[in-house]
Amino acid sequence: MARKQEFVLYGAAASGSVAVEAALTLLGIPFQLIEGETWSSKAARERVGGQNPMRQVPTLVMPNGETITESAAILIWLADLHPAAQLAPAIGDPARAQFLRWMFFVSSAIYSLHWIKPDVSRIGAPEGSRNNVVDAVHARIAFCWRTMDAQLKPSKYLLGDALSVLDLYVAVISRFGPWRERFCQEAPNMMPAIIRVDEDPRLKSLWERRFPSG
Ligand SMILES: N[C@@H](CCC(=O)N[C@@H](CS)C(=O)NCC(=O)O)C(=O)O
Repeated sequence: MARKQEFVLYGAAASGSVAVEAALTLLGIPFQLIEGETWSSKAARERVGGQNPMRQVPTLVMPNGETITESAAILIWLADLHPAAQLAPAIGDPARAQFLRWMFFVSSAIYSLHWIKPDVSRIGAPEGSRNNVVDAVHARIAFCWRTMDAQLKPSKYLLGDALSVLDLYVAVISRFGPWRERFCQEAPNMMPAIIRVDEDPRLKSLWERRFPSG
């Protein structure tokens, strides 16, 4: 049972919810985590389905009972709500346009492709073509990381000297297939900022717990 006045996050280890967990951690916001691997467990899908008809994580239920879904929206919303933490360029900041551009790029061009992989019949492909489909998805994701890498000019972090939720988002989504090793090859320009996020002492134990296999 959720304690009163607490955020409830439906999430799973090694999923996009970990980016939201990282943002809540940096903001010092307590939350109750309801764990479930939606991509492999019908029970987990049904559990979150009561809050999110897409039956996906992350799904965040606010203390007032309102639900927000979509990882990029959740991250931007949390950052905007806590401007003192400087987890996003403010509206009017010259970096705001590129911040929004890349948040939505990661969400729509990259993260959304992973939906195909647990069951290739989701796009009408026969099960026998599974390996080819997954390879093609990974090739497209690699191309997208390469494209993003060529456009950004990171300094300490992806958008400059301040860590933003874009850094958290990329640090998480780059761990999905085709995995960090390939990300490192495709995005050498972004990699130092992402390593900095991996090694952030405020987040190190979260990464270890939530991505136990790296
Ligand atoms: N557009 C959603 C995608 C979320 C998503 O794909 N979540 C995955 C886990 S990383 C999921 O719950 N998959 C279960 C399924 O699609 O059946 C977002 O950005 O939050």
